[in-house]
Amino acid sequence: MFEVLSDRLSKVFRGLSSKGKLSEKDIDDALRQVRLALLESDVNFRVVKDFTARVRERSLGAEVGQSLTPAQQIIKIVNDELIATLGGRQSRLTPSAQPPSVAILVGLHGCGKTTTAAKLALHLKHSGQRPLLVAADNRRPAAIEQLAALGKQLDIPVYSEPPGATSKDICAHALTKAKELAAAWVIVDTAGRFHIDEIMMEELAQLKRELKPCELLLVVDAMTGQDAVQVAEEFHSRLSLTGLILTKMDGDARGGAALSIRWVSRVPIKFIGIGEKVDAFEPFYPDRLASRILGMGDMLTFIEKAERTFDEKRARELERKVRTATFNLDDFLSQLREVKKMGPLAQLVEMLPGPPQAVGRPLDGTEEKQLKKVEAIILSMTPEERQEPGIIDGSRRRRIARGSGVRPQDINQLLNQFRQMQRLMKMGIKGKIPRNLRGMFYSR
Ligand SMILES: Nc1nc2c(ncn2[C@@H]2O[C@H](COP(=O)(O)OP(=O)(O)O)[C@@H](O)[C@H]2O)c(=O)[nH]1
Ligand SMILES: [Mg+2]
Repeated sequence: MFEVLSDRLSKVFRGLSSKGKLSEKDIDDALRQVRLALLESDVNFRVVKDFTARVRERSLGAEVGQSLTPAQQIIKIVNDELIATLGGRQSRLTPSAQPPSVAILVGLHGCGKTTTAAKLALHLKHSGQRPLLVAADNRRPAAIEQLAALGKQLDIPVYSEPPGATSKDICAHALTKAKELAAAWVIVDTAGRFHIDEIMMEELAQLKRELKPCELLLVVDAMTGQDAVQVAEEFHSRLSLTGLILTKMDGDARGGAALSIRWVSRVPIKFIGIGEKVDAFEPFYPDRLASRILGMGDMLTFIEKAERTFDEKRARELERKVRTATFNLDDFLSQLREVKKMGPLAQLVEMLPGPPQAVGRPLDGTEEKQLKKVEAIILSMTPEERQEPGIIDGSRRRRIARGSGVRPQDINQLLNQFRQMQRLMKMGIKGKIPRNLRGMFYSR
């Protein structure tokens, strides 16, 4: 499904790899090609816009790494953002506290609901959980027969009633049956329509009220491209879905639905169907699909490993410096950046040990600004000053203040805090370091 996109992206990255250093223009040229490739693969334009903006921002802000080439760095960023677009982590089924757990499958006619109900039941059975299939699509006798035949083939019980029974009755009786069979999961196959209409939505809402499912899964045909995305938005706004199942991922569609649907609808993709056979079904893993699209499994493994060893090397080096108290302002700056990379500061400070009163006052977002200020000050220093802050006298201080747009007192404050920190390090009170770091964010 993603061959064309995969080819196009590989070409873009090959172009980047032949360059040593990447300018802003190189990055923009590459991103223009990425944008085109995504649009040609029928990815929703909002998704494309967001995606390229995120990749651009991170690429321009990326530190010149020692472990990765610029091109590798961009591949890593694209990979990360693809994973984010696809939902980040794997999203599993959430069972209810009391068995049986009920999963209702909804979707338009022909999207693969009945087949998927059987596939899902088989998947659960293979993982050791007893399923019961329920034919709630009881308007068409053929629909009941189709499910019954699949159940028979898989040796999975199917509950159904003669055509004409009310869905209320079917549901109530099906739950009783599930208890009798000690089924862990009840998988309900519902009737679809060719188009979304009010009556169908009302019936499904009714079914939801009666069965109180822990999973309400929309089955969508990935071959239908952006229509699938729109269907997901509509169903979700009416019924509050818990997940999506994308069928026909084995088809030759361009992949736009798969790449857009999670980001646009905000509903996680839980499974994919990859063929007509009952075992052509798997849990959805955003990272696996991303690396398949990038077609660079080996490269990504290499990148991960390089980064890990680099981090370890840096951590060891830092520890040595702390021990020998040769920690200077450059190290301090890279520590600050490390902290920034880890996410919003407020969250991070909350994770630090120690009673909250030690902090002084609650975090209010000004600390990010303060962090930027500290960074600006250090960046305005010469390499010698960073190594040996002791040489910073009045005239140097004024120069640094002008360069970083702060007051000379701010520089004094930073240097005092830094000295204090160095003292603590000499004393070997490592646990105090983060707390002391906090002080930096409150100083004015
Ligand atoms: N290639 C392929 N075909 C599928 C997949 N899932 C379902 N189908 C086919 O799609 C058609 C409609 O499926 P069905 O379960 O009857 O759809 P329903 O109307 O939503 O219940 C059938 O021919 C299925 O074999 C899939 O993942 N891949
Ligand atoms: Mg059906």
